[in-house]
Amino acid sequence: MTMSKSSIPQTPTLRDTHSGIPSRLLPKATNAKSLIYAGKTVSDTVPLRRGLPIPQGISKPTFLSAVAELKESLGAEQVILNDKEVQNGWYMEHPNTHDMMPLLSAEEFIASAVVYPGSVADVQTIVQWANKHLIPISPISLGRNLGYGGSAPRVRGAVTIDLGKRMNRILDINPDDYTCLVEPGVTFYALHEEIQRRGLGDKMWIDVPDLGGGSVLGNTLDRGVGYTPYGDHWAVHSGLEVVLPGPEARVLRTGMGALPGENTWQSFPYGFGPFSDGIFSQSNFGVVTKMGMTLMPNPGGYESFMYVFPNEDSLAQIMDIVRPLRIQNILENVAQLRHCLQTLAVRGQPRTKYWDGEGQMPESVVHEHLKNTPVGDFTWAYYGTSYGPEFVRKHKLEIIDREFKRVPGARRIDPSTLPADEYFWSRDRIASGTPDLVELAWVNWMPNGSHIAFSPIAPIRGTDATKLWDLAKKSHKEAGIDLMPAFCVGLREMHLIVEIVFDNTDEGMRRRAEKCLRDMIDDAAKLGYGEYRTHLALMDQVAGTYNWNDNALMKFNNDLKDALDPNGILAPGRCGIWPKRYRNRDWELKGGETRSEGNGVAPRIGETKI
Ligand code: EUG
Repeated sequence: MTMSKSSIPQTPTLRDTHSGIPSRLLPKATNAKSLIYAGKTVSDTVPLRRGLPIPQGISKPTFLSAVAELKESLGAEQVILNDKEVQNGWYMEHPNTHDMMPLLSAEEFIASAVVYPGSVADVQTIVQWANKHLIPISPISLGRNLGYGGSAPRVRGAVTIDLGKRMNRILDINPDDYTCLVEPGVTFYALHEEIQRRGLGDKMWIDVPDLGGGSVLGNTLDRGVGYTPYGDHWAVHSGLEVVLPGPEARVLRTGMGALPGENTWQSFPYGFGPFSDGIFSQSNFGVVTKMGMTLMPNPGGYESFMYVFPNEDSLAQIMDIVRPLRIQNILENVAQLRHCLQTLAVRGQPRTKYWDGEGQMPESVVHEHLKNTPVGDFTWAYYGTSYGPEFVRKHKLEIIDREFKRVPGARRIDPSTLPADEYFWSRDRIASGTPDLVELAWVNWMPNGSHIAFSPIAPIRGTDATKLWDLAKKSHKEAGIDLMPAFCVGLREMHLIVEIVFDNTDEGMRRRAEKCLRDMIDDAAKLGYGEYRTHLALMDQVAGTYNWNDNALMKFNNDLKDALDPNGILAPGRCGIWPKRYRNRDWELKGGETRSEGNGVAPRIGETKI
């Protein structure tokens, strides 16, 4: 799409909408958006060739009369039919109707309608309605789970519940206990702004992912990652409120929230009895309407550092240095070890700026261009942050320096030599709780840039890093796709994140991307590695790798699903969990399909026909 810079509308800010950008980041958003739009070769508007996507198991007239009934309950303006065309957009102005980075056609993971509840009672009404009419519903908070399917439902024609639009209050920020309570529509940007506005910014930090536009609640439920010592979001949440998917749509509070009059819902996650929270993360067992989160005290200072290493085969040595330091908390945060290609790509320019050949860009080209950047040439870069007052940091930084310098050719980059717009400073902001908008830039690597992540978990060990690196290299080479991995180092494990960047208008490339992803998932499973999170299209395959003892875990998940959601209306297929009415009907995606649907759904349990 050729749009001149001046014709691109301004990104909405947090003053305009819950999903907006903080005003301080508006210039960055304007720049990021113009780069993304410069890379689009097709219109943002996608006509629905197949018309209104009606979910399986219901006729069009019955569906439309059910929608009319829902409009009656919630107000006509709160239910929007998705029957005209869909809009793609970009990270900050993303669709809530479909996956804008589709691996299959844009009309596969797509909603029939979007509904905007304004309260927990509205969510209950929607769940009861879905049970009555057997219509699949799929909740989103912000829908910015890009790289894993965004806002899209797994089942074609499910009704998206956009929780964020009207349920976006920060219900509490407690400066004594360092906790907060949020609704689904609160973004990392919004929470950060509110803490500053209340004058608490010097006192407490939030933990933020690479991009700050996601929902705090949604990201945490998906077990997303940030980069301060509080980077494991799920580990530091406390308390959920959940609307259950059964016909009664009961509301549940977990942990201390189950005790009327409690005063520790956000301070003690467990309460009494079985700890239920886990089954509401990466699942389809309930609609989470509130979540408690703990906040980090300002550590009294911080300092980011960067080491670069010239040799590809130093990977193993680096990891074996990182592991003990990380477990001992000398390396304190979820840091990233990044490959140089990603550092080149995050400069935001299309790959054609550097090279216009087919297939993988030669490594020599990457190194040639890195020579002309402020950091200079390297293969691996470690971005970390040390916390506390200077005398506390000094001890840790000396150990880190001594250890990293054991790697041949290691260089510590002096931050004072780096210009203000260098990527290092984005990592510095993120590792100190200030959300940013820079990471997106590598999506521009390809025209109509889309991305899907391969995200396996491994021990922080040289042998494991090498095995994963080798298998990713092999699959990327076969697929002719550039490899840009980042290892995100947790406390006793690492999340390898390999984002495949592809042109979503290039059918051949989409198929190569899919094959590359599926090969890596299978190859990794054979070596004992599993993904921590995955895209909608890959959920069945990934769930299938967690099959110890004759699929005992999926059998357990199915038991829970059948008990909690007997009509199978809530997000069918999410994380590979299919309701009984969908099972044994070929809904699972195994690879190479062009359709995402199976062969119908069974009638209501106990009924013989629909
Ligand atoms: C990133 C990180 C993730 C993820 C997807 C993308 C960003 C990488 C640590 O988790 O799941 C640069």
